[in-house]
Amino acid sequence: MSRFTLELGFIKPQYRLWALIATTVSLLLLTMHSFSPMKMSPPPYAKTPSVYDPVRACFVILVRNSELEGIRSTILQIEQTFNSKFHYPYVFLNDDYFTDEFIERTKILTTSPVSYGKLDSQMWGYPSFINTTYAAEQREDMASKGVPYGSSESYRHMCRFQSGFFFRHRLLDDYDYYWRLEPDVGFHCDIDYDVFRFMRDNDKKYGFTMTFTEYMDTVPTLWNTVKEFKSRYPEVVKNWPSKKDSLEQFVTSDDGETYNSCHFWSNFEIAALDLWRSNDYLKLFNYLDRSGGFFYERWGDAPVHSIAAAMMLRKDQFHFFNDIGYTHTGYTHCPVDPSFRDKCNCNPETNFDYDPGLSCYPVYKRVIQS
Ligand SMILES: Nc1nc2c(ncn2[C@@H]2O[C@H](COP(=O)(O)OP(=O)(O)OP(=O)(O)O)[C@@H](O)[C@H]2O)c(=O)[nH]1
Ligand SMILES: [Mg+2]
Repeated sequence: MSRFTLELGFIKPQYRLWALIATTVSLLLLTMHSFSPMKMSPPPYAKTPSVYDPVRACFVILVRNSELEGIRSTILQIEQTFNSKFHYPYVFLNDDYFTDEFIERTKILTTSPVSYGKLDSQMWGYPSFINTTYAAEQREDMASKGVPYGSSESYRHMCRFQSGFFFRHRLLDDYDYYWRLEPDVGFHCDIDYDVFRFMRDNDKKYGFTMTFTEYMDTVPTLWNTVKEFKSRYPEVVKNWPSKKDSLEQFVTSDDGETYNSCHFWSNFEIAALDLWRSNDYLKLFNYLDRSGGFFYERWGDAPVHSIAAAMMLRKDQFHFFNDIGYTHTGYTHCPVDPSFRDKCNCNPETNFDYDPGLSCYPVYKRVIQS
C-alpha cells in the first residue's frame, strides 16, 4: 500500500473521493507554479525585449532631409522584419536641421522612441590642421581620375563623421550597441530573435552582412598610416590580440606589407559602441585624422572601421549575419540555405557572397576558419 493511500485512510470513506480530487488538484497547481515561465530564465532570444535585463541599443541613421522617402522605405522594412517585435529606438542625425515634415513623416512609422540631432562643426567640418586649399586641389585631381565621389566635399565629411564621431554624439550616450541604417536599402528576411541580445550574450562586437573590395585610389596611404601608428604606439598595440587571434589576415594578404582592399560594407553595421569609444580606437582615429587622409584622399569609414576592428578584436568577436537578407545599391546578401526560403523574399541567385573580384567573403571565411 502506498503512503498516499495510507494518508487517505484517516479520512472518512464518504469524503475520500473529494480528498483525492483536492490533493490531485493541489499537486497539479504546485507543479505548474514551480515550472511557470515567471520563475524560469527567459529563452535566449525572447520575442519581447526583456524587462529585467534590457540591451541598451538603437538604430543610428545619418540622413539628409532630401532622403525622406528613401529612409521611410528603410524604416518600414526594418519595422516589418524586426523592430515591430523588439521596439528599439531610432536616432536620426543630420548636418542640417531636420524639417518638421521629415520628423513627422518618420516618427509616424514606428511606436519606438525617436530622436533627432544636428551635428556641430567639430563632428562635421574641417579641423584646424587641414589645408582646405590643398584639399580642394586633391578633390579636383580625384574627380579628373574618375574616382567615385572623388569630387565630393560632403562625402568626405560623412566618412570622417562615421569613422570618428557618430558614437560620441550625445544622443547615443545611453546606448551600448547600434544598428546602422541608410536610406533606400532593402531588408528581406524575417528576424525573429533579438540581434542586440545575441551580440551582447555572445560577446560579439562587430556584425556585418556584406564584404567588399575598396577602390584603392581612395585610400592610397591609409595602410601605411596605420603601420606608422602601430610603430609609434607600441603601448596601444600591445593591448590587441595576436595576429593569429585577430582578423588581420582579412585586410592584408602579404602578412601586413600592404592593404588587400577588403572591408566590411559599413552601410550595414550591428556593433558595440565600446569598440569605437575605446582609448585605443580613439588614438588610432586621431592619428589617421591628423594625417589628413579623410580630406586629401577620400578614406571611407568602411576600410577605416574594418582595418581597426580586424586588428583590435578577436576573430570570435565578429559575426556574419547570414540570416539578414540585405540590399544596398543593387548588391544583395540573400541567405541561400533552403531553410530561409519561407522567411526571406530575396532570390538566392542574387546572393553576392561569392561574387568574384568584388566580395571578400571567401577571404573572411578562410581567415575565420584558420
Ligand atoms: N545629413 C547628411 N547625410 C549624408 C550626407 N552624405 C551622406 N549622408 C548619409 O550618409 C550615409 C552614407 O551616404 P551614401 O551617400 O549612401 O554613401 P555610400 O553608401 O558610400 O554611397 P552609395 O553607394 O551611393 O550609397 C547615408 O545614410 C546618407 O544618407 C550629407 O551630406 N548629409
Ligand atoms: Mg549608401
